[in-house]
Amino acid sequence: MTDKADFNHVRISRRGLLGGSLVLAGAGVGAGALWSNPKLTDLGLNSVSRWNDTVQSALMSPHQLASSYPAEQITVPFPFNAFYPESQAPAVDSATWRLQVAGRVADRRPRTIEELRSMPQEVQTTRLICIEGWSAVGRWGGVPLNLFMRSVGADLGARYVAFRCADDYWVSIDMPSALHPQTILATTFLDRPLPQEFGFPLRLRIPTKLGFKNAKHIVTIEITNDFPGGFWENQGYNWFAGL
Ligand SMILES: Nc1nc2c(c(=O)[nH]1)N[C@H]1C(S)=C(S)[C@@H](COP(=O)(O)O)O[C@H]1N2
Ligand SMILES: [Mo]
Repeated sequence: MTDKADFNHVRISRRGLLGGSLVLAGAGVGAGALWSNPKLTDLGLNSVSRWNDTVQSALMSPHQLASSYPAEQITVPFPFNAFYPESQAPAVDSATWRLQVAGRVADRRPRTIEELRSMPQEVQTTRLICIEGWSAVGRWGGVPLNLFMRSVGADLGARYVAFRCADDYWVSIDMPSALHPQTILATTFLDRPLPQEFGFPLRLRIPTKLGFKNAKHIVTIEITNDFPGGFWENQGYNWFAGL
Protein backbone atom coordinates (compact mmCIF):
# COMPACT_ATOMS: atom_id res chain seq x y z
CA MET A 1 0.00 0.00 0.00
CA THR A 2 1.27 3.50 -0.68
CA ASP A 3 1.44 5.97 2.17
CA LYS A 4 -0.78 8.41 0.30
CA ALA A 5 -4.54 8.27 0.09
CA ASP A 6 -6.26 10.29 -2.61
CA PHE A 7 -9.92 11.11 -2.10
CA ASN A 8 -12.09 14.16 -2.48
CA HIS A 9 -9.26 15.51 -4.64
CA VAL A 10 -7.08 16.07 -1.57
CA ARG A 11 -3.84 14.22 -1.05
CA ILE A 12 -3.31 13.45 2.62
CA SER A 13 -0.54 11.32 4.05
CA ARG A 14 -1.62 8.04 5.67
CA ARG A 15 -0.13 9.22 8.96
CA GLY A 16 -2.19 12.40 8.71
CA LEU A 17 -5.37 10.46 8.03
CA LEU A 18 -4.88 8.16 10.98
CA GLY A 19 -3.84 10.97 13.27
CA GLY A 20 -6.97 12.92 12.39
CA SER A 21 -9.30 9.98 12.87
CA LEU A 22 -7.68 9.05 16.18
CA VAL A 23 -8.34 12.51 17.51
CA LEU A 24 -11.94 12.37 16.28
CA ALA A 25 -12.64 8.86 17.52
CA GLY A 26 -10.80 9.41 20.77
CA ALA A 27 -9.52 5.81 20.85
CA GLY A 28 -7.79 3.20 18.75
CA VAL A 29 -4.40 2.44 17.28
CA GLY A 30 -5.04 2.19 13.55
CA ALA A 31 -7.54 1.52 10.81
CA GLY A 32 -8.51 -1.82 12.31
CA ALA A 33 -9.52 -0.11 15.53
CA LEU A 34 -11.81 2.40 13.87
CA TRP A 35 -14.84 0.23 14.51
CA SER A 36 -13.83 -0.56 18.09
CA ASN A 37 -16.04 2.27 19.31
CA PRO A 38 -19.18 1.23 17.44
CA LYS A 39 -21.68 3.40 19.25
CA LEU A 40 -20.29 6.75 18.14
CA THR A 41 -23.77 7.73 17.01
CA ASP A 42 -25.02 7.39 20.59
CA LEU A 43 -22.75 10.33 21.34
CA GLY A 44 -24.18 12.32 18.43
CA LEU A 45 -21.08 11.50 16.37
CA ASN A 46 -22.74 10.31 13.17
CA SER A 47 -20.42 12.45 11.11
CA VAL A 48 -17.41 10.86 12.83
CA SER A 49 -18.68 7.39 11.97
CA ARG A 50 -19.19 8.39 8.31
CA TRP A 51 -15.70 9.99 8.33
CA ASN A 52 -14.37 6.64 9.55
CA ASP A 53 -16.09 4.98 6.57
CA THR A 54 -14.24 7.33 4.24
CA VAL A 55 -10.91 6.69 5.96
CA GLN A 56 -11.40 2.93 5.96
CA SER A 57 -12.31 2.74 2.28
CA ALA A 58 -9.32 4.94 1.43
CA LEU A 59 -6.94 2.69 3.37
CA MET A 60 -8.43 -0.68 2.39
CA SER A 61 -6.76 -2.50 -0.45
CA PRO A 62 -9.47 -4.16 -2.55
CA HIS A 63 -7.02 -7.03 -3.15
CA GLN A 64 -5.94 -7.87 0.41
CA LEU A 65 -7.15 -11.33 1.37
CA ALA A 66 -8.62 -12.41 4.70
CA SER A 67 -6.78 -15.33 6.34
CA SER A 68 -7.71 -18.91 5.48
CA TYR A 69 -7.51 -21.76 8.02
CA PRO A 70 -6.86 -25.51 7.92
CA ALA A 71 -9.92 -27.75 8.32
CA GLU A 72 -8.78 -28.80 11.83
CA GLN A 73 -9.39 -25.26 13.03
CA ILE A 74 -13.08 -25.19 12.10
CA THR A 75 -15.14 -24.27 15.18
CA VAL A 76 -17.51 -27.03 16.37
CA PRO A 77 -20.27 -26.33 17.18
CA PHE A 78 -20.46 -23.11 15.19
CA PRO A 79 -22.15 -20.27 17.11
CA PHE A 80 -25.49 -18.83 15.97
CA ASN A 81 -26.23 -15.13 16.10
CA ALA A 82 -29.13 -12.95 14.99
CA PHE A 83 -31.32 -10.22 16.47
CA TYR A 84 -33.66 -13.03 17.70
CA PRO A 85 -33.15 -16.48 19.26
CA GLU A 86 -32.14 -19.45 17.10
CA SER A 87 -35.61 -21.06 17.33
CA GLN A 88 -37.00 -18.06 15.41
CA ALA A 89 -34.72 -18.38 12.36
CA PRO A 90 -36.98 -18.08 9.28
CA ALA A 91 -37.93 -21.31 7.49
CA VAL A 92 -37.51 -20.52 3.79
CA ASP A 93 -38.90 -22.93 1.18
CA SER A 94 -36.19 -23.13 -1.49
CA ALA A 95 -38.69 -24.49 -4.05
CA THR A 96 -40.63 -21.22 -4.10
CA TRP A 97 -37.79 -18.92 -3.01
CA ARG A 98 -36.34 -16.63 -5.70
CA LEU A 99 -33.48 -14.20 -5.44
CA GLN A 100 -34.88 -10.83 -6.50
CA VAL A 101 -32.44 -8.58 -8.38
CA ALA A 102 -33.18 -4.87 -8.19
CA GLY A 103 -31.78 -1.44 -8.97
CA ARG A 104 -29.01 -0.72 -11.45
CA VAL A 105 -28.92 -4.07 -13.28
CA ALA A 106 -29.65 -5.00 -16.90
CA ASP A 107 -31.30 -8.37 -16.14
CA ARG A 108 -33.81 -8.39 -13.25
CA ARG A 109 -35.06 -11.92 -13.80
CA PRO A 110 -35.36 -13.57 -10.35
CA ARG A 111 -32.87 -16.44 -9.83
CA THR A 112 -33.57 -19.89 -8.42
CA ILE A 113 -31.23 -21.54 -5.93
CA GLU A 114 -30.31 -24.13 -8.59
CA GLU A 115 -29.13 -21.39 -10.93
CA LEU A 116 -26.86 -20.03 -8.19
CA ARG A 117 -25.52 -23.52 -7.40
CA SER A 118 -24.70 -24.12 -11.08
CA MET A 119 -22.46 -21.05 -11.31
CA PRO A 120 -18.68 -21.28 -10.59
CA GLN A 121 -18.18 -21.95 -6.88
CA GLU A 122 -15.57 -20.69 -4.41
CA VAL A 123 -15.08 -22.55 -1.12
CA GLN A 124 -13.32 -20.80 1.76
CA THR A 125 -12.36 -21.67 5.34
CA THR A 126 -12.33 -18.29 7.05
CA ARG A 127 -13.12 -16.62 10.37
CA LEU A 128 -16.40 -14.86 11.12
CA ILE A 129 -15.83 -12.11 13.70
CA CYS A 130 -18.86 -10.81 15.62
CA ILE A 131 -18.70 -7.34 17.12
CA GLU A 132 -20.20 -8.79 20.33
CA GLY A 133 -16.82 -10.34 21.13
CA TRP A 134 -16.62 -13.84 19.65
CA SER A 135 -15.24 -15.31 16.45
CA ALA A 136 -15.39 -18.73 14.81
CA VAL A 137 -13.85 -20.50 11.82
CA GLY A 138 -16.18 -22.14 9.29
CA ARG A 139 -16.21 -23.28 5.67
CA TRP A 140 -18.63 -21.68 3.25
CA GLY A 141 -19.08 -22.17 -0.48
CA GLY A 142 -20.94 -20.32 -3.20
CA VAL A 143 -20.70 -18.14 -6.27
CA PRO A 144 -18.40 -15.11 -5.98
CA LEU A 145 -20.59 -12.00 -5.78
CA ASN A 146 -18.52 -10.31 -8.50
CA LEU A 147 -19.33 -13.15 -10.95
CA PHE A 148 -23.00 -13.01 -10.02
CA MET A 149 -23.13 -9.25 -10.51
CA ARG A 150 -21.46 -9.52 -13.92
CA SER A 151 -23.97 -12.23 -14.90
CA VAL A 152 -26.93 -9.92 -14.20
CA GLY A 153 -25.32 -6.95 -15.91
CA ALA A 154 -24.95 -4.92 -12.70
CA ASP A 155 -23.65 -1.36 -12.90
CA LEU A 156 -20.23 -2.01 -11.34
CA GLY A 157 -19.66 1.75 -11.18
CA ALA A 158 -22.55 2.13 -8.70
CA ARG A 159 -21.69 2.88 -5.08
CA TYR A 160 -23.56 0.28 -3.01
CA VAL A 161 -24.87 -3.27 -3.00
CA ALA A 162 -27.75 -3.85 -0.58
CA PHE A 163 -29.05 -7.21 0.73
CA ARG A 164 -32.59 -7.62 2.09
CA CYS A 165 -33.40 -10.71 4.13
CA ALA A 166 -36.39 -12.93 4.90
CA ASP A 167 -36.26 -11.85 8.58
CA ASP A 168 -36.42 -8.08 7.86
CA TYR A 169 -32.67 -7.71 8.40
CA TRP A 170 -30.73 -5.78 5.79
CA VAL A 171 -27.18 -4.59 5.14
CA SER A 172 -25.27 -2.77 2.44
CA ILE A 173 -21.64 -2.77 1.35
CA ASP A 174 -19.40 -0.61 -0.84
CA MET A 175 -18.80 -1.72 -4.45
CA PRO A 176 -15.03 -2.47 -4.05
CA SER A 177 -15.84 -4.86 -1.18
CA ALA A 178 -18.65 -6.43 -3.24
CA LEU A 179 -16.13 -7.16 -6.03
CA HIS A 180 -13.52 -8.64 -3.62
CA PRO A 181 -12.65 -12.25 -4.66
CA GLN A 182 -13.55 -13.67 -1.21
CA THR A 183 -17.01 -12.07 -1.11
CA ILE A 184 -19.41 -14.89 -1.98
CA LEU A 185 -23.12 -15.65 -2.13
CA ALA A 186 -22.87 -18.75 0.02
CA THR A 187 -25.19 -21.71 -0.48
CA THR A 188 -23.14 -24.24 1.54
CA PHE A 189 -21.74 -24.53 5.06
CA LEU A 190 -19.31 -27.39 5.80
CA ASP A 191 -19.92 -28.65 2.22
CA ARG A 192 -23.67 -29.14 2.72
CA PRO A 193 -26.62 -26.83 1.98
CA LEU A 194 -26.76 -23.99 4.51
CA PRO A 195 -28.58 -25.07 7.68
CA GLN A 196 -31.75 -23.08 8.44
CA GLU A 197 -30.20 -21.12 11.33
CA PHE A 198 -27.09 -20.23 9.31
CA GLY A 199 -28.98 -18.50 6.53
CA PHE A 200 -30.72 -21.03 4.25
CA PRO A 201 -30.96 -20.83 1.33
CA LEU A 202 -28.50 -17.99 0.60
CA ARG A 203 -26.24 -15.80 2.70
CA LEU A 204 -23.49 -13.28 2.14
CA ARG A 205 -20.06 -14.42 3.28
CA ILE A 206 -17.63 -11.50 3.37
CA PRO A 207 -14.59 -12.39 5.50
CA THR A 208 -13.06 -8.90 5.14
CA LYS A 209 -15.89 -7.39 7.22
CA LEU A 210 -17.47 -7.92 10.63
CA GLY A 211 -20.11 -10.59 11.20
CA PHE A 212 -23.11 -8.28 11.05
CA LYS A 213 -22.34 -7.57 7.36
CA ASN A 214 -22.79 -11.30 6.55
CA ALA A 215 -26.52 -11.18 5.69
CA LYS A 216 -28.39 -14.49 6.08
CA HIS A 217 -31.63 -15.58 4.32
CA ILE A 218 -31.12 -13.13 1.43
CA VAL A 219 -34.21 -12.42 -0.67
CA THR A 220 -33.18 -9.30 -2.64
CA ILE A 221 -29.92 -7.88 -3.96
CA GLU A 222 -30.08 -4.24 -5.03
CA ILE A 223 -27.39 -2.21 -6.81
CA THR A 224 -27.83 1.47 -5.96
CA ASN A 225 -26.23 4.88 -5.60
CA ASP A 226 -28.55 5.82 -2.70
CA PHE A 227 -27.00 4.96 0.68
CA PRO A 228 -29.05 2.00 2.02
CA GLY A 229 -27.64 1.80 5.59
CA GLY A 230 -28.37 -1.40 7.50
CA PHE A 231 -30.20 -2.93 10.47
CA TRP A 232 -27.37 -2.40 13.00
CA GLU A 233 -25.64 0.38 11.07
CA ASN A 234 -28.75 2.57 11.48
CA GLN A 235 -28.54 1.96 15.25
CA GLY A 236 -24.93 3.13 15.44
CA TYR A 237 -22.58 0.38 14.27
CA ASN A 238 -19.92 1.67 11.91
CA TRP A 239 -21.15 1.13 8.33
CA PHE A 240 -17.88 0.12 6.61
CA ALA A 241 -17.07 -2.44 9.36
CA GLY A 242 -13.78 -3.51 7.73
CA LEU A 243 -11.30 -5.78 9.46
N1 LIG B 1 -30.73 -12.12 8.14
C1 LIG B 1 -29.86 -11.91 9.16
N2 LIG B 1 -28.54 -11.98 8.89
C2 LIG B 1 -27.65 -11.79 9.88
C3 LIG B 1 -28.05 -11.48 11.21
C4 LIG B 1 -29.45 -11.40 11.46
O1 LIG B 1 -29.93 -11.13 12.59
N3 LIG B 1 -30.33 -11.63 10.41
N4 LIG B 1 -27.10 -11.30 12.19
C5 LIG B 1 -25.73 -10.97 11.77
C6 LIG B 1 -24.72 -11.11 12.83
S1 LIG B 1 -24.68 -9.88 14.01
C7 LIG B 1 -23.77 -12.09 12.81
S2 LIG B 1 -22.48 -12.13 13.91
C8 LIG B 1 -23.84 -13.20 11.83
C9 LIG B 1 -23.89 -14.54 12.57
O2 LIG B 1 -23.88 -15.59 11.64
P1 LIG B 1 -23.99 -17.09 12.16
O3 LIG B 1 -25.35 -17.28 12.77
O4 LIG B 1 -23.71 -17.93 10.97
O5 LIG B 1 -22.91 -17.25 13.22
O6 LIG B 1 -24.97 -13.11 10.99
C10 LIG B 1 -25.29 -11.80 10.57
N5 LIG B 1 -26.33 -11.90 9.57
MO1 LIG C 1 -22.66 -10.11 15.05
